Amino acid sequence: MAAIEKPTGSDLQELDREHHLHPFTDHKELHEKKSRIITSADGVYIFDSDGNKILDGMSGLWCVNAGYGRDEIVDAAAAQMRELPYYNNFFQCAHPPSIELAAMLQEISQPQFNRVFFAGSGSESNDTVVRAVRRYWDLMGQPERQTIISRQNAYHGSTVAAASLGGMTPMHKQGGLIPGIEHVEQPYWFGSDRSLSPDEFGIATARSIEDKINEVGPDKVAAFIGEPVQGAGGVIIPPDTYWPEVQRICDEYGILLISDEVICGFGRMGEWFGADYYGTRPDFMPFAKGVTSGYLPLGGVMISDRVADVLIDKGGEFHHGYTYSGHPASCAVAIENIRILQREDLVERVKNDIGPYLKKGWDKLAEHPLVGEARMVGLLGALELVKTKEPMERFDEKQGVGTICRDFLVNNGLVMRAVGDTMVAAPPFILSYEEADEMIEKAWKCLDLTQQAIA
Ligand code: PXG
Repeated sequence: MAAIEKPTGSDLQELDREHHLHPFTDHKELHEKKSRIITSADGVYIFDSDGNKILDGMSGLWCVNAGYGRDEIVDAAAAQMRELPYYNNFFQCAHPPSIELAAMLQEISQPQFNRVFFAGSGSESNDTVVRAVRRYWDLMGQPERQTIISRQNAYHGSTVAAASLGGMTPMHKQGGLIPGIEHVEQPYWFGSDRSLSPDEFGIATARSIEDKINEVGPDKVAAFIGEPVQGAGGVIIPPDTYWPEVQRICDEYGILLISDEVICGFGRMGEWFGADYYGTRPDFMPFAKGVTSGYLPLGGVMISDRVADVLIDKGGEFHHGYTYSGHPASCAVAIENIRILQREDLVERVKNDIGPYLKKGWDKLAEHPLVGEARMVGLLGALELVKTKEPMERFDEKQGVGTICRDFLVNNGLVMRAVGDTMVAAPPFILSYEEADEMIEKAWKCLDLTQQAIA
């Protein structure tokens, strides 16, 4: 076969169709269409091979928090690759970037966190959590504490353990459910029958954890895991009563609390971590995505002293780790990324500047006839598309209204995700006022187009 000379345009689409199996994709369907090839990016914009400029309202996949085109991050990666492109942290070795990053993470996290275990992704981080949780209870002389409670519609990753923690039934059906994981109701007030007030609903859904603990047996439950705000499940912002009640329950039953910070961490909610936003005190914080703003893959787990002290003092060797646990270039990128967030006060900007600014426009979208609810915290937002508002009636799922809306959006220069009929957004923290206005204007226009298309 002839060597492939840097393919472009439709050649790329053809090669993609022939050779590339995409994640979370119906390949047969994609083969009948063509994939959109993203070729470059700058600031909050991505550019495709047809020359379109598109505002990336999703920060890639909820990760490019510092925005595209950051030369400082690229330079940090290049410098590290020249100095030491790879070495591992196995066999009693370490390298400067993994050490420096570990110390930095301790500084920006709650006081109980003094140690980090590195991984290559959010999924690997959550596999690490499962191993460490179960190991902890073994070492505590309570090996029967195996069960981890999670929630329906949660997303914790795609490896077998992470998919099991997640509450996505289609993933469980494709070989992804290990024993010892239980799922309870998510705090999704809008999706409920709304017979309770949001505050009552928050308490009730938290108490479903307590019911599950009592059903399984309090001495058999190891931990509870939750995303502060469920991201991939549709930006489910829980009522304010939810997390304090979850914390009370974890404390009362002595079970470990895992706050999955893969999306919420590194400023997305206007605090360094979602746990800070809700005032919980977790024992584990798996993270990934925003730690490097996606410039290179990196994940990890912050482990509280309560757990880490036991793993260290009583545990001997922890038979767990990855080739790329604390990859030097990824760590160098994370360090520079965190410095940028600090130097440019971007977490504060999400909390008190661009976050509230975008929310003002977002709230106006609730006036659109198609929008049953507009919710946003930090730079995490959702729009619920509905057939009628009063009484509230949702569309038949099969109609695919969310997908129709998403396609209008991207064809009009704005990326948002459709989770069923819930449109979600998570733009980069550097979004300007003008770009925020552009998001709102395009969203309104595409809601109009969607309404016309389904009439
Ligand atoms: N936890 C959470 C809360 C996540 O959102 C993971 C763990 C797994 O991370 P990795 O790095 O293994 O992918 C995630 C990932 C989507 C989408 O379409 C969301 C994620 C990944 C891919 C797609 O919303 N979240």
